[in-house]
Amino acid sequence: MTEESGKITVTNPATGEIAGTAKLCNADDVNAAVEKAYDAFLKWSAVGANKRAAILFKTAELVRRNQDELARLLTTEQGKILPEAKNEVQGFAAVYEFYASITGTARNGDALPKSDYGYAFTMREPIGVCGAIIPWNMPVLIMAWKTAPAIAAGNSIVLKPSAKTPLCALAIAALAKEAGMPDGVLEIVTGSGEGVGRALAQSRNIASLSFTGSVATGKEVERLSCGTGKRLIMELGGSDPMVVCADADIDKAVAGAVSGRFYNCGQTCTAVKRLFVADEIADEFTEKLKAATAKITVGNGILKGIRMGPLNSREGLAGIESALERKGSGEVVSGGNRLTEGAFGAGNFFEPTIVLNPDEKSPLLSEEIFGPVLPVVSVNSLESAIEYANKTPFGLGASVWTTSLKNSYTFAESVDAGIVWVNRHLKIPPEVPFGGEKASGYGRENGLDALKHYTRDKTVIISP
Ligand code: TXE
Repeated sequence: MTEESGKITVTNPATGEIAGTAKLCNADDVNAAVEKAYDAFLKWSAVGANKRAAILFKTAELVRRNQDELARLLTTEQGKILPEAKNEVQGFAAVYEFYASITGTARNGDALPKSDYGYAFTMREPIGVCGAIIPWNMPVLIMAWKTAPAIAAGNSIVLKPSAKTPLCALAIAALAKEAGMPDGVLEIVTGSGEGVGRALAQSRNIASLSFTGSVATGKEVERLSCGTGKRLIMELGGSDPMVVCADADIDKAVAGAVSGRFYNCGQTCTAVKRLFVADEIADEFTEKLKAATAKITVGNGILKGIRMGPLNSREGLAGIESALERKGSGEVVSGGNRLTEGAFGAGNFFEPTIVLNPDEKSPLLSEEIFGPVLPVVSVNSLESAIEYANKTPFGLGASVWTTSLKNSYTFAESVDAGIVWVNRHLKIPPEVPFGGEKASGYGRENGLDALKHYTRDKTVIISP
């Protein structure tokens, strides 16, 4: 990705070729988009729920109808393999369908019991122009998480995609317009964090800002937003633990570890980033994990038969190498290298990698590693796995693999995480609340929680 002479040039991470271009917007463009979104909000907030729902449904329908082209565009700009891209595009449609189906309840309030002052009830109202800043790793799904509930509730929204992946957001916004979404309800402003993101964070005319990205940038966005009165959602990534108990179904856990870590080339906020396995089964589990990892074919995700694409950027590739080179990063038992031969040389390819027993302080166990490297540590009890799991500053997702209800419950109760899976990892359906704790951020997306975020209570008291 490069930024020059008023435009962003997006690079295909698999080939180094140009994937497309987008406008390099600035703070003036942000302010103009916010003004336009405000005018649109005044009208959209008065549109009936059935009509709002119909436009959301129609947007989902057009996205599904164009899923093949959108998936190819996503693979080209982001790097993920085509089946994953298609899955993500379908995920966008599912989120829009979910919120379309509950648009009629988006502003439901509460009726309070009669009291000596009379009757009281609450009505929920949309909050105004909302903002969203999203990253490059899941640009289509995260766009849906942030825009669908806001729009369903009657708000308008200004969204800034990552400068590395602006193309799908623009294409989907065009489909929303075709579906009847009025001008200004869904505004896309493409550009850099400094030029566009900063202006969104500092705007006093935005009622909410939902951010997904790194901890450092999230902190900066919080600082810039301070004093502007906007409500925030912060999704700042994680270092999700996966714990495999001695009583687990080993084959199922191996398959879960492979998809949980290597999906999207390891660049997912809720990827399995640290794996703890019970001593008793550690050897068998590791051998099977190595065998399954060795079968992953790496290459340009647009091609059939490829199981893992490139990293999104050269910086990402360098970050993985530097984490592996650091002292105490453990024994590499599978992969460990950048792929440079032939066609690989033009892209950002790295082998799927397994590392055994790194030191506790190694970046592999203490930071968010955004790439295809899975550290595996053997532990002597569920309690010590939980202690390890809670050692990072993060608290986004976590999974336990076990056939025991007691283990499941003990883990769910004790692990620092906003979402806990038992015998699976990664999947986040639109109807369940999603978000983190500790350094992973705050606020919840998806489910009914997101509708609450994008509406405010007005209390009405009626005296008899
Ligand atoms: O993220 P940034 P980057 C982690 C991951 C990755 C690293 C860097 O480790 O390798 O962060 O990725 C916008 N004001 N995650 O640089 O900077 C930016 O343009 C306002 C994990 O892409 O956090 C983009 O749209 N906005 C994470 C968005 O913020 C600013 C997903 C995220 O960019 C800004 C992404 C500013 N000053 C990265 N500076 C996860 N776990 O999901 C940048 N932005």
